[in-house]
Amino acid sequence: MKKLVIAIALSLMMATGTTHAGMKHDHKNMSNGKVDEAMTMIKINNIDKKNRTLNVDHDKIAAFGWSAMTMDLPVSKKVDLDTLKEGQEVMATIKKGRDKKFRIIKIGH
Ligand SMILES: [Cu+2]
Repeated sequence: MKKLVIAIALSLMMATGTTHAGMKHDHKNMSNGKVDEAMTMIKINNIDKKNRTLNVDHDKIAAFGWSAMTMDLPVSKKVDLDTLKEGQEVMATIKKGRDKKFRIIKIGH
């Protein structure tokens, strides 16, 4: 019985836990192509100034067909990275460029 309980606990952890954490991916093939811009809440985990990339937790973005997850997102030149802080939770506008890549184009409303 104890073993069964442990097995259930483990599978629950796997199902609900860290499925997307630290996962590197892009959403190139996940968008339906109809919407190219959406706003979402993000939590900034890491700021890579050199590569102008943020590692963020983002909410579900229905417009893109994205579920909530942790991922790296490039940031447009329009955004001043010096105004951002790691751990910050902010509204972000994400846009799919002509190159089909998604990037953060605006922070805040
Ligand atoms: Cu994502």
